[in-house]
Amino acid sequence: MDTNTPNPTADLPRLYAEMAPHNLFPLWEVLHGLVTPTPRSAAAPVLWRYAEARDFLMRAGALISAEQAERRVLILENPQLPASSCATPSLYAGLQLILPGEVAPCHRHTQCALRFVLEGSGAFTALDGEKAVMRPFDLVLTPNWQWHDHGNTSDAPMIWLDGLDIPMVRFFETSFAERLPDMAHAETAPPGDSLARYGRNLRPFAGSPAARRPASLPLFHYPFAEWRASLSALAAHDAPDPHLGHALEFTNPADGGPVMPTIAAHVRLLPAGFTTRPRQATDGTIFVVVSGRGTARIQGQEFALMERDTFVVPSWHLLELQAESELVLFGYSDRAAQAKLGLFREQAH
Ligand code: 1HN
Repeated sequence: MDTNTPNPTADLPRLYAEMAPHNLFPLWEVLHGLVTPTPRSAAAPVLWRYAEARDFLMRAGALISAEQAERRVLILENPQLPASSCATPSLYAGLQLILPGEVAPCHRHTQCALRFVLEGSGAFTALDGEKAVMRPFDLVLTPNWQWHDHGNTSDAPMIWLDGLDIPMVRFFETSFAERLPDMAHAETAPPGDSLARYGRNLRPFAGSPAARRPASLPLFHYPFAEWRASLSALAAHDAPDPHLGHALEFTNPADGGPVMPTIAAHVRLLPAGFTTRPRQATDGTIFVVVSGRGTARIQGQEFALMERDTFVVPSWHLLELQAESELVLFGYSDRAAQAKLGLFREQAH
């Protein structure tokens, strides 16, 4: 046999083996996995029962203080993304506990965070020294690089869901963080100040000295009482959207866009007995059950939904929601980032 005749079956593997130590690899072996016709999420659909997670969190509460831990949080980690601290490839979720009398010390970081309150009333998150006093199902933002500390001056435990863009900041390798030497930021404004100035379709009169938050993101507290009333008003008069039910997005009053540069958040209400048509979207979403009971079918896999459960719908997975009783959900996703990058797509069926 002519030893100069190419023999791909034997020679290609040899070529690969010889190239590999030089950090060179053949694209043609991997191209179809890199550029897929539709998204193939690495994440799994998954649900965390609130009652189960709460028990573990309370056990942690007896063993480590909020101050010692800096933040006493159980990470909701996607089982298909082990050791990643991710709920989806782009988003983090955790359950934070702060016991009566505790403080979580002041720090800031380039990650954006939101809090969605699940239990307790009267603890606060302070943003740059302004407290938002939190009640169940309030949404509170801590946008990137703003000082924030938490304290529980109530007489009951407070638990909330933390949603952060940690995986995105890790991907871009842009994490910076620092601690304030003091546990808490000095008070800079009375509680509720930003809500009064920016939260009611008002803003400080042009040129007045009353503007005090960063102009690009002035509002950081979206109380349950307000968003729930809006959803009820919609539900009283509109027919539900076949794919979403009644849905409202939280907006940044400065520009009408999503609440933070990377994260979008919304709420939806499904009337009792209503089932949505299947819908898929590229923004893998983390949902919290605010009230009611029902079922989420995620790419055919069924999850029974109970109050305060958290569940993940990965990118491009078909979602059908079924409301047994009136079902209210909160959801957050990386849609804000995807839209800016021209990547967001959705498909209704
Ligand atoms: C953080 O700052 C908080 O401020 C909670 O409550 C969870 C997870 C990773 C990084 C920063 C908070 C966090 C976090």
